[in-house]
Amino acid sequence: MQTTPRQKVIFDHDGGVDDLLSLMLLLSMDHVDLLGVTITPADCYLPDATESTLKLLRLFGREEVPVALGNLHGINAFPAEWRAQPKICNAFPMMLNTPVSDAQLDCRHAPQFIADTLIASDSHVTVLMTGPCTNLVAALKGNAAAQAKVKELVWMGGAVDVAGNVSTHNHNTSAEWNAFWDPIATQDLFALGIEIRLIALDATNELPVNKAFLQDLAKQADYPMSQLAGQFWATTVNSIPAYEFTYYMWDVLATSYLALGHTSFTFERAELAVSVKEPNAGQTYRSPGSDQWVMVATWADRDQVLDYVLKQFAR
Ligand code: AGV
Ligand code: CA
Repeated sequence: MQTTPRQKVIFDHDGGVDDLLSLMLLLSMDHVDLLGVTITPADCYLPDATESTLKLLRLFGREEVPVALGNLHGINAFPAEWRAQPKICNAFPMMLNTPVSDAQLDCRHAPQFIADTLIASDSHVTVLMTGPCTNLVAALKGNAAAQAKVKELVWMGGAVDVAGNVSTHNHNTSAEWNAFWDPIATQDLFALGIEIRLIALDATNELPVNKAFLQDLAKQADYPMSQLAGQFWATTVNSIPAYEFTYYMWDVLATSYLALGHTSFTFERAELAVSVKEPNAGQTYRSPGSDQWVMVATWADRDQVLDYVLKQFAR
């Protein structure tokens, strides 16, 4: 009997609590062949995100998956309080009790690792990205051979027909943070012409982290991954009020797309452009004639996604 080949995936994340939960969800997917994990030092501090990533891989028995680190920084740094928030994840007993080995670290810079891994792959690769696109753009820009191997990019980023979540001086709140961190890279990304599925705030707004969901997760806390995920999410309920009150399942929603596909999402093919200037740097707006076509998620089925997440963490 012929078995369907597993879906090859490269995962680039930026170490937020949501990114770590996404890694856990991705590692729970049997149909995914994870070729490597790369880190963008954006909504995290790189050593924390590296430690969390290595430990989660180890907890899932995936010490063979290479991890490569990025050292490129965007123009608009994340607030320090947000970058420090995921430190707590490394302080939970299950994480403290997990040994970490640098042997799993690939010595190549993340963009080089991404480009090499794409080119070395004998079939097309899905790129899942839950932080800014700086690593990926550095990997793909001017590298047609690597671009040709990208089946599809699933990116948590952007805000198209809804308000953004950047609230800083010199910004009018029209941009989403991942797009804002490095607006020039975001613009370059759209100009590449690769297949992009944008899991924008338009869709992630359907999924605030709420107590009812945490309660359902707590009911299955006998499963170690539910226990750990519940602890991770608990660190987000006091989202820094100075910027925003709610923590959403931004990256987790993008990750769930890899398993749920079209059944749980509505997409619209749209021509977008990116602002690189104040007061709306990083805004991803409709621009008919830009010829930068992007598949924008306009809606996600909250109940289906939450059911799926609960199911995957109960294994
Ligand atoms: O804009 C959403 C992105 C996602 O990739 N990140 C968090 C997710 O990992 C930035 C962000 C927006 N609001 C935040 C963020 C908040 N209140 N706390 C931390 N990060
Ligand atoms: Ca993120």
